[in-house]
Amino acid sequence: VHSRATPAIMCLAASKVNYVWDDATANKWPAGKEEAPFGQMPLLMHQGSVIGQSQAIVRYCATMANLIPSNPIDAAKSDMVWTQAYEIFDAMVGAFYNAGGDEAKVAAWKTWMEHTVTAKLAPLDKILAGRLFFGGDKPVAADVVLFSIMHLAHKAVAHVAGRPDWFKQYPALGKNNAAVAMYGDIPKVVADGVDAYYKHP
Ligand SMILES: N[C@@H](CCC(=O)N[C@@H](CS)C(=O)NCC(=O)O)C(=O)O
Repeated sequence: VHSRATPAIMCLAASKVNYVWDDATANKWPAGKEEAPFGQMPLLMHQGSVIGQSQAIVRYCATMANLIPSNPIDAAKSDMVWTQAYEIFDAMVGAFYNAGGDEAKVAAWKTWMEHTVTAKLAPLDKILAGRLFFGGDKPVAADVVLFSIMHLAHKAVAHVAGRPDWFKQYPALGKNNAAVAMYGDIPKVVADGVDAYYKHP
C-alpha cells in the first residue's frame, strides 16, 4: 500500500535511483518486527544497515537522490517545508484512527479535508512565493515530499463526493504540484495502481 514509505519512494523515483519496494516482507508483518529498530514499518535496508522512522528514511533517500540543497540554510528551508507537509499527513492519520464512532470519524475527516489541509498549505504558498519549485529552478526534497503527501491526501478522498479542490486558493502550489508530477519517474509511481492505506470511510 501507499503510506509512510511513499515520500521516500517518490524521492528515489524523482531522480531515477534504483530501489526495490519489498512489499512481501511488509505483507508478512509482524514477521519482520524484531529486525525493525522501533518495531514498526517502514524500514529502509541499504548496504547492511536497517533504518526505521519514515522521516529519517525520506532524508536518506532524498540525499541519495541529490534532492538536499548543498547550502545548509537551503537544506533547512527544504526540511521545514516537507516537515510542514507531514503535518497534513499526521492530521489525516489522526482522522483515520478517530475512536469516537462512525459519525465522529466522518466529522474528523471533514475537518481535515475542509480546514486542516488548506490551513497547512497557506504558509507553504507564501514560502513558494510564486516560484515553480521550492528549490528554485529544480525540485528539492521539499517539492517531492509535499507532492507525495498531497498525492496520499488525494488518494484518501478520491471517492468522496464534494471533496474540496485544495489548490483552488493556491494556484502557485497547484502549478508546483503539476510540475513535480511530471518529474523523473514520479509519473510511474503515480500511475502504479497501488492502493492507499489511509482512506476516508
Ligand atoms: N513514526 C513512525 C511511525 C511508524 C508506524 O506507525 N508504523 C505502523 C504502520 S503505518 C506500523 O508499523 N504498524 C505495525 C506495528 O506497529 O507492528 C514512522 O514515521 O515511521
